[in-house]
Amino acid sequence: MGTLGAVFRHPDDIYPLLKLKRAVKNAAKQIPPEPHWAFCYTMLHKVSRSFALVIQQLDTDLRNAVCIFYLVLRALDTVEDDTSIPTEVKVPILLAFHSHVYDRDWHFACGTKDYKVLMDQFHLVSTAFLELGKGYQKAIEDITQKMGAGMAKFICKEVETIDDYDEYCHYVAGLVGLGLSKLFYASGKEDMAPEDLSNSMGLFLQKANIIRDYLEDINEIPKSRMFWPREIWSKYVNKLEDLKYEENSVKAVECLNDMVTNALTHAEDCFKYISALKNPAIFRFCAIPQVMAIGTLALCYNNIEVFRGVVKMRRGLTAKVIDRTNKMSDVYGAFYDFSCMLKSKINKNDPNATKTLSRINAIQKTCMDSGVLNRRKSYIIQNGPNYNSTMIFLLFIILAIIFSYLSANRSTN
Ligand code: D61
Ligand code: MG
Repeated sequence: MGTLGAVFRHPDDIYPLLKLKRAVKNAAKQIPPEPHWAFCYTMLHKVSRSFALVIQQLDTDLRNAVCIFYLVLRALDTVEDDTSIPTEVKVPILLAFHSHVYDRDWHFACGTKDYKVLMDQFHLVSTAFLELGKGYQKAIEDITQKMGAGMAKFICKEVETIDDYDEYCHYVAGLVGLGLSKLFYASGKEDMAPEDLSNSMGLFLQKANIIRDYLEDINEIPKSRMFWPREIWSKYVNKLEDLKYEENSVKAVECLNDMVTNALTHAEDCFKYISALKNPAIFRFCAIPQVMAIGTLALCYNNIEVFRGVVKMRRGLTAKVIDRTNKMSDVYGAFYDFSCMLKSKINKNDPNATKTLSRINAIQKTCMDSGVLNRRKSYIIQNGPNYNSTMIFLLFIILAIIFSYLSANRSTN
């Protein structure tokens, strides 16, 4: 009933949802014939809901490099995330993983479901990796080495300070930004982006994830996954897991708002990074995940549901973001609207209300100063279902009824 109910409430989700459905179908048709590349693209669509489609729309040469970059790092992350692997086994693998990418005989069974298949068939990823240009191989190996070392460091180290938090997010996502900037440059399609901007692109995405996935991570079996920094949560509770208990709801939401306010600090750098991109496909690849992230932060802000289940953007809105993020004015527009959504939820008694408000105002000022906000219709802020989409919806229903009536008649004649 989820999506159908949502479509009733948001009838203008239908067309973008149909386009998304078609894009997913087309992507499936574009699976390359060679068995190792077919395995890689099939796995990409299985293990990455959010990135597969935006990777698919990149030009071939870069698409293959980004696809392999994704699968190599996802395999590394599968080792890191598998809390059933003892530390003395896990750390050496994380440290040496970058060299295993060249070795088609190397395997390590871990992870569950599709992640386990990726690990069991990893030799097919190595085969494809070895077919990439040397420039791409060098960039991927370099980032894999640094990420493995960073992950290994935090296997035995807690995320205590906000600096630890930024350092951990740098290792698992900031480095992805740096690596992608190197791949874009190696493809000759973009200039080399400044490292601090590439890093912020990763931190904004990873922090949105870490905030949204609090409950899933703290309830991880056999061992909790804890990424919220003690420097923040210790202002509200004595133990990180205390945030999930009913009696701590007020403190939990205040802590959540503090985490969201921290993540907003990276938005300006993301605007600078995205607005410097020249290639339309690379622009969409970089912009769409960032719009999803500000949407997720706006959804999570002041929302107790983060401590009750996983909060997710509705599929129709995701489809709209993918369909309508094509130029910088779309990015400023979406960030402006989602900031309005977040701002409307700021309660002045929240201990961070002033800081949150000033960060939101700064983001909205940058969007307004771009001077492109007025030339667009908001698809995020809807004051009630707008009639033309309702008309489309009704027309759709009527057509369906006529069609089924006619086909029923034809079959009886
Ligand atoms: C432009 C476009 C895409 C960008 C970017 C700039 C900068 C950074 C990123 C994408 C990475 C953002 C990561 C956010 C999602 N978090 C995770 O996936 C966590 O794992 C991190 C370690 C493995 C990173 C794998 C990755 C992700 C996206 C990519 C990529 C590699 C390569 C190319 C393009 C996009 C999270 O994993 C969640 C899970 O296990 O599903 C975790 O374990 O913390
Ligand atoms: Mg991980």
